[in-house]
Amino acid sequence: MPMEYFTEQGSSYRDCVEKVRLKYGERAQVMTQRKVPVGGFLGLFTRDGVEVTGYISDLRYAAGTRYGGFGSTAAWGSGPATQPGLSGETGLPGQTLNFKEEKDRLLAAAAAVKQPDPTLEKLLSKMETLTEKIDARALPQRDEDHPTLVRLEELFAQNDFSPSYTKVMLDRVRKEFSLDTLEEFDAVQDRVIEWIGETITIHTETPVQRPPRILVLVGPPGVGKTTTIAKLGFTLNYGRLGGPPLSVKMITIDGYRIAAREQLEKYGEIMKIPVSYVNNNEELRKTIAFYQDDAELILVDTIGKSPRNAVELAKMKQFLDACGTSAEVHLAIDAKTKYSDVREMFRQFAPFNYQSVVVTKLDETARAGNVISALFADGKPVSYITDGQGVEGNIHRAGVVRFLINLEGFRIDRDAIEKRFGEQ
Ligand SMILES: Nc1nc2c(ncn2[C@@H]2O[C@H](COP(=O)(O)OP(=O)(O)O)[C@@H](O)[C@H]2O)c(=O)[nH]1
Ligand SMILES: [Mg+2]
Repeated sequence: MPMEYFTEQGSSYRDCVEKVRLKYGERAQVMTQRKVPVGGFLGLFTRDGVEVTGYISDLRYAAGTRYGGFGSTAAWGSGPATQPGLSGETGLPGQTLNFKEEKDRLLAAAAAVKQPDPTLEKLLSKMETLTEKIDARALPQRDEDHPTLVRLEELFAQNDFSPSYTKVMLDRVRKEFSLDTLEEFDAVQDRVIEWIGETITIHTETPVQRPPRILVLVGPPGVGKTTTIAKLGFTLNYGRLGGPPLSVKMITIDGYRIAAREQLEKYGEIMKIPVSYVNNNEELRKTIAFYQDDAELILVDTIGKSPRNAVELAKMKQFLDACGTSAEVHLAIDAKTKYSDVREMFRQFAPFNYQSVVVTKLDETARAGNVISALFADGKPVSYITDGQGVEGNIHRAGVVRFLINLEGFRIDRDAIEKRFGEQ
């Protein structure tokens, strides 16, 4: 008589056991249990569940003789009446059995009781194979996922993308690729790169109604605001960032800190761009008014204090009100900042109504998934990126291409990316 095996899934171990009992009665012996995603379609909308496997016991030995058993579950040989196979708890999830050992012990025990039983030996060999198969299936942690998805998930992690961003992307892969097309890893990753590109929004400059354009840079201390202001001043003043040369003035309200003031002053001297220091709202208003007719672009560097405390933040906000409502505010973020911290900074600086984000120090990390994920999560556009300490050549208008070619581990088809995103 052929041995009957079963596999049953349910929301919990208890649930599985109940189903098994209903279907197969008391002779059902659970051998293994493990966590699996259940329900859903193509890996979407799945829940955590349990899968149990086992067999239907049909073996009878002399009553009262118990031979070990499988794990702590299946009491083998004592008969269904006294030992319902499903009454006990199984071992830990994923626990597997040393089948060979158990088989040898059972055969030895059986031989001691009665004639060697070739059927029993056959059955046990069959079960050994089955157990090996189950073990092999349990080996990869995410065995429900196609290897392409597993590999993609690793690449997302390697690039510091957030778990939620990664999930959105992988779900999209599951939805848009069939099992067949998933086999073509390169084709899949090319699409994924495109989708990542589509999540990056580039800030579009709106032409100012009445010059000068006023650009204010806010952000936590040390991210490179002053350096970025100097870089912007230099490149825009000399027309080196696309567009015509602009008459640029720089204002710093970092004047409290002598070093900071000297920092921008030095830059200003080298670049022959005027730098003003202001210490309060009124001075800022006057300075802007003074430059009104002369300047096409006024860059405002701000204090490097962390606006963690609400009073400090309110003070700075009131200070910056002097720039007027048409001023554009950009938030500077260091590319090395952790995803959750970037989100926190987005939140902290929200009162400044920044329209865009400047990503600094991209030269110091190859993993920008954290920033891409955060920008996407909060729907923020990016305006400039900086990638070095030099004033010239280390600032660029943000572009999708740059973010994509920076990604680690992905195969990057630069021509295709340029074609798709180069225009921006
Ligand atoms: N590697 C690198 N360092 C930068 C970059 N931008 C600024 N820095 C450095 O970051 C440090 C802090 O810059 P600073 O402009 O004073 O920051 P602030 O406090 O935000 O004004 C300085 O040592 C800068 O040279 C960048 O794009 N790449
Ligand atoms: Mg500074």
